[in-house]
Amino acid sequence: MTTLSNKPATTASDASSTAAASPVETPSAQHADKRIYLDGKLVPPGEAMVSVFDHGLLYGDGVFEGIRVYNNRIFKLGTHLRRLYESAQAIRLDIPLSIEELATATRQTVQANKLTDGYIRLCVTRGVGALGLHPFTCAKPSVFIIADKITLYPEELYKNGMTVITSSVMRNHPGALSPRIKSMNYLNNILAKIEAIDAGLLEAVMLNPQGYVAECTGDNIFIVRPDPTGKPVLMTPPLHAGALEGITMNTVIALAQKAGIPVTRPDLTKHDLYTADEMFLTGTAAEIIPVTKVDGRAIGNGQPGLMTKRLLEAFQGLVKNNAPED
Ligand code: PXG
Repeated sequence: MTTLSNKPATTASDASSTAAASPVETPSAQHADKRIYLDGKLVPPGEAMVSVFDHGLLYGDGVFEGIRVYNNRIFKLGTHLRRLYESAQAIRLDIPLSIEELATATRQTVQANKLTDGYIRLCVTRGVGALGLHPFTCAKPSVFIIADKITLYPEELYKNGMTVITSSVMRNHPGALSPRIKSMNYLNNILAKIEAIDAGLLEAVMLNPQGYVAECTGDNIFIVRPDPTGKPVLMTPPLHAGALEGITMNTVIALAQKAGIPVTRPDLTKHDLYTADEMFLTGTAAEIIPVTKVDGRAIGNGQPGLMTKRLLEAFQGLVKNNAPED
């Protein structure tokens, strides 16, 4: 198990060595040649500011996408943009660009930053408005796009597997805030993440209000269990369990089906996880990461499983050269 400190990544000495930099700049955003797309313009990080009156900041009122760039290609850009517009539709936010215009802006940002492999954070906030929840007092949504790098978990965990706990924080009830909406309001997930960090870990399984497995704080969950004849079956919770409809999850399901691996989507309990032969998590930022221990129970033989490795290889093969952009 990797024990982690809950200190922020930037230490006092890091901060002093970057004293000249503006406090809004992250270490990787400091480079003077970096450009952020903000409402139609590519600007340096120090000029990439949204107002304190933006409801995205005041109320978490906005939507976003996290997208990977592999070998100069924007993986599943079309699918990510469709999900962004669906999230916006659900919160009644009119994105002030067409989907084609937003695709062009995303490509321009990637090119301006010479990003061949990395991570895009595309955000649409409700925009500047009066104090008070009323979203329709906001003049115009703000669109910004960051093209940078992301590392969610240390490399060692990809090789040897990660340990997780089940969080005491339940995933949002879909009747309160649908987990299908990729909104700027991540406190539900952040509270579960804090519980994991306090336990010296980086991820936590979140259960839905019925007690079934929903997802992790930023990843979808897969397990492998045998069918009655002993044949391994890949399982992930159904959409009604209350998870984000992950694009990596759907990619992994498609890869499994192509390889002739049976996939089912039953409601899963903690018991199903504890007694699984294999477990792994998927996400754009996380990619595919094996899980080898849950709440103190070793999964399978305590090592990343064969099917996990097989799917990881298939995924790496897919994104390496001709990552689909649709
Ligand atoms: N569930 C949740 C709650 C997520 O936020 C996923 C599943 C995986 O979905 P995709 O479509 O990426 O396979 C996510 C992914 C970030 C960041 O900082 C974004 C996510 C997770 C962690 C960090 O941009 N979203």
